[in-house]
Amino acid sequence: MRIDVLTTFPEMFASTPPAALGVSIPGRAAASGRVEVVATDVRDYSDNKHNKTDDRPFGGGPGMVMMCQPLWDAVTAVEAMDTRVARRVYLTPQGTPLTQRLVEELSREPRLLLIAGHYEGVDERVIQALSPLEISIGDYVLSGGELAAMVLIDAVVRLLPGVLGDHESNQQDSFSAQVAGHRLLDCPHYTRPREWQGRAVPDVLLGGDHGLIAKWRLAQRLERTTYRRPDLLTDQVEASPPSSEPKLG
Ligand code: 4HQ
Repeated sequence: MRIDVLTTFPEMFASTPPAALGVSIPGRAAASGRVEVVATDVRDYSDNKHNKTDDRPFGGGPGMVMMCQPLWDAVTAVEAMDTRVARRVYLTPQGTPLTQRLVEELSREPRLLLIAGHYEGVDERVIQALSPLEISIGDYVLSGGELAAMVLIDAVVRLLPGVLGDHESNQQDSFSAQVAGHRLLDCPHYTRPREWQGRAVPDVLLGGDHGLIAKWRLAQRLERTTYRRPDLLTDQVEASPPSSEPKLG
């Protein structure tokens, strides 16, 4: 998969791959060639003599707005650098919330083009012209879209075929699979020692009955989801399950 990031702060992606994406699972995805992250400075495509990319908002108010021309020309030029068709994504708090379901969908694309804006964002007309998928990573305000882009990249690349080893299969992650059409939180995990500061590991995990362990884990997932994220259980059920999961009951 090729992932392009269009930004006015390419320093945030200065190393290839950028620091946060160069270690752990995303690091392996990049080192094994399963993903290539290419950052492009929107400034390089400005036709302004000072390479200006933003201007004051019409109607007044604080901050700056990214201009149409540099972004449009950057997208056009970067898309022409590779024959694969890119799924365009604009990171914004106004976007559709990023979920594991959406991450799975994006992980099946051959190419993503992520647009990271700063300050008040991007001129609405270039968003309309590009018609990107608008995605939010959460209901809070970042200084720019770059960290949101990195969050999306991290979540996507770990799902690329061959990236996760057998020991780190995503089948048991939070949100990974569905039970009766609902995505559940993960169950609690324990490792040695069996007792720590007077706290014991649940007996069922030490008994070696893998049927019973699977049942216990599913019950824990349901209980935690009920108390911590009841919204996940009232969400619309999904049509086609992405993976199999132990059946209820
Ligand atoms: N920003 N999810 C404002 C975000 C954000 C988010 C990116 C800050 C866009 C213009 N992006 N710029 N939350 O807060 O994606």
